Amino acid sequence: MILIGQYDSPFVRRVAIAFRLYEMEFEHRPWSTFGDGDKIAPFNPLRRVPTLVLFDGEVVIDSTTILDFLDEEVGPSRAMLPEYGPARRAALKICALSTGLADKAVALVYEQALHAQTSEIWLARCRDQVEAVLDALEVSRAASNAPFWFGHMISHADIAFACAWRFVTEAHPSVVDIARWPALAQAAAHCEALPAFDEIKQVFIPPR
Ligand SMILES: N[C@@H](CCC(=O)N[C@@H](CS)C(=O)NCC(=O)O)C(=O)O
Repeated sequence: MILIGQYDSPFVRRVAIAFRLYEMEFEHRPWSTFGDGDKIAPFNPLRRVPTLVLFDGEVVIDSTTILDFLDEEVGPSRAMLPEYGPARRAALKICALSTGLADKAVALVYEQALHAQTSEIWLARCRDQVEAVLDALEVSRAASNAPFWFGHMISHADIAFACAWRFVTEAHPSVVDIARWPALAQAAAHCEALPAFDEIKQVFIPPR
């Protein structure tokens, strides 16, 4: 299987970390969505990453869909998400808030890097959304002393959050005052200390 995309993307990174934690092999093509768009296009007309090419040439796009595929491959006993019910919905909600946080952080980057004239209304909205989600995640994470969000086992929620946190703190240091969200800072540091997170990372490179 071939995973397309750079590890400074929180979406590509969450997928690659899941691959590692599931001990599944993959080839990596660190193609940039802007610089290597023409290489990505034959696999994904959106030219977005992550894009996963399966052994038979089938292409799976969007991090959540790719993780759904990986979970299916490893089976419910190893999947890093409860199989059904309220526990599954709770974990998926943290995943959705975290990937939504990353979406907003990416939108801020594009607005600042790619528009000759930035929209202050859009920038303020994105910043407000980033801060509000971090506030909500802080309350959720601070409610438990467990090593991971939902107990002793890492889940896609922890990975999605840690990848989003790294991206937001690297790309927008002026927005994220780490001291304001101590439970989140601690949760992210706990994940980043794991070998898979240490191995799969890339310093953020803004698009030009
Ligand atoms: N919902 C998607 C978001 C993926 C995404 O936003 N990827 C960015 C890189 S961080 C991208 O491909 N940007 C180029 C573009 O949107 O044209 C997912 O979860 O995979």
